[in-house]
Amino acid sequence: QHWFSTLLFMEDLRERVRAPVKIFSRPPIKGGLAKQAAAELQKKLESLENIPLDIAITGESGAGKSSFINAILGLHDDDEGAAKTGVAQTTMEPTAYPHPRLPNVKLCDLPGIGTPRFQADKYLNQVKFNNYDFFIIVSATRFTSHHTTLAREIHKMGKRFYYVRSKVDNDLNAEKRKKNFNEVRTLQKIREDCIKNLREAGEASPRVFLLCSWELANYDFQLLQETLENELDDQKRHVFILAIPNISAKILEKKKAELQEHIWAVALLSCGIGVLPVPGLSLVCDIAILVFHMKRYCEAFGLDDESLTRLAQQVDKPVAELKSVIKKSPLASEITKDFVLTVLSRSACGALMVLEFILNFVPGLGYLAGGGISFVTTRYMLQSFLDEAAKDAQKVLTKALEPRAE
Ligand SMILES: Nc1nc2c(ncn2[C@@H]2O[C@H](COP(=O)(O)OP(=O)(O)O)[C@@H](O)[C@H]2O)c(=O)[nH]1
Ligand SMILES: [Mg+2]
Repeated sequence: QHWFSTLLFMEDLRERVRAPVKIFSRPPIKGGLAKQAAAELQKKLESLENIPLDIAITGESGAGKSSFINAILGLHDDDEGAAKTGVAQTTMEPTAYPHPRLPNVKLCDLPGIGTPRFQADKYLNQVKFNNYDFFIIVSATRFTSHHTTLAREIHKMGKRFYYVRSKVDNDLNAEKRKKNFNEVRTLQKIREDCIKNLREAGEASPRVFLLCSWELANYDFQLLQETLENELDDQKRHVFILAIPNISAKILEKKKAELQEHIWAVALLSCGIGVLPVPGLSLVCDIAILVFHMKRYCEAFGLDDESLTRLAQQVDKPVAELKSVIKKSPLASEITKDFVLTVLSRSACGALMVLEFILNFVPGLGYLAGGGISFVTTRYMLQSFLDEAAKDAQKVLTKALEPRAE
């Protein structure tokens, strides 16, 4: 049985080792991954983390812009760094709100539509439209020619825009008083009405997303999110997905896939720089890289004290209750060099003894030389950690959404 599981492990490793060889089609470099190649890879990974994403939220005063911004940032209206909301909010200056975890992602509140002196082209120059990747035009009521002329100007300037109809919870509540209320039918009616009135205001191809900022998981938010994903380029899509709040199982899965895609590159990087021997084991790998990325995974999934505390407040449950379902992965703050070393020695055991042996038999990996073991170990460690963290994040979400025990 022991040999059988070792065999399975070997097969698994072979699979994991083979995949990146296809991607990394550089001619073999003698004596390990050359410093220059490692530096290039590092730069690429870092720039991926730091891609700026600037989203403009525009609409009339009271449309729900600030509330929408807070919802996307995963913040409560009273949290630090949240946009001020309320009936009497009258700031007329564009204000940028950075994402609490990803400061390169910013949502910008662009007020001022609908004021008597509003002129779409002048307005866009004033707010420096070119700084934004796309625009979200929010309205809680009928769309008017203010919205559509603005959209036309945005389009002329080569940028994308999306219409959002906010506060649909209000409309549904009002309709609920009627006898033959039907939610799906009511939503469809609001959608059709928006499209009709956008057409009348001059919009040629209206697309509207209905939502409520207090219940992002409902209505058209998922559709909006998927539409944005499809229309962003690869790098922006990566940061966008990582920035979305963890409100559904589907979003967690997407984040996992996004993080998974870069494991091979991280593993490759671990071969080139700062390779450390792990005491008592016949393997080497870059512990700092593992610590850094494991922490990042936890934070992306909201498995850190700050996110959990915020979530607990939002769902009105004790934070300990949410933490109680986290079984495998520790919180971001608990991921240290020592933690990684413990996991390494636990998961390594006898199986890693065969690693060197396997690597001799993997064609095309000769150029990794001493880095081969590091590559396999890093990849294996990150993959299993990501799997576990994703599972824990799903459990936390389920717990958060569970009806409260009285
Ligand atoms: N029912 C409901 N009210 C909302 C929603 N979004 C915002 N509001 C309320 O509408 C008012 C104006 O919202 P705010 O976000 O400050 O609008 P802004 O002026 O466009 O930034 C506030 O009282 C919010 O609480 C929503 O999705 N549903
Ligand atoms: Mg506001």
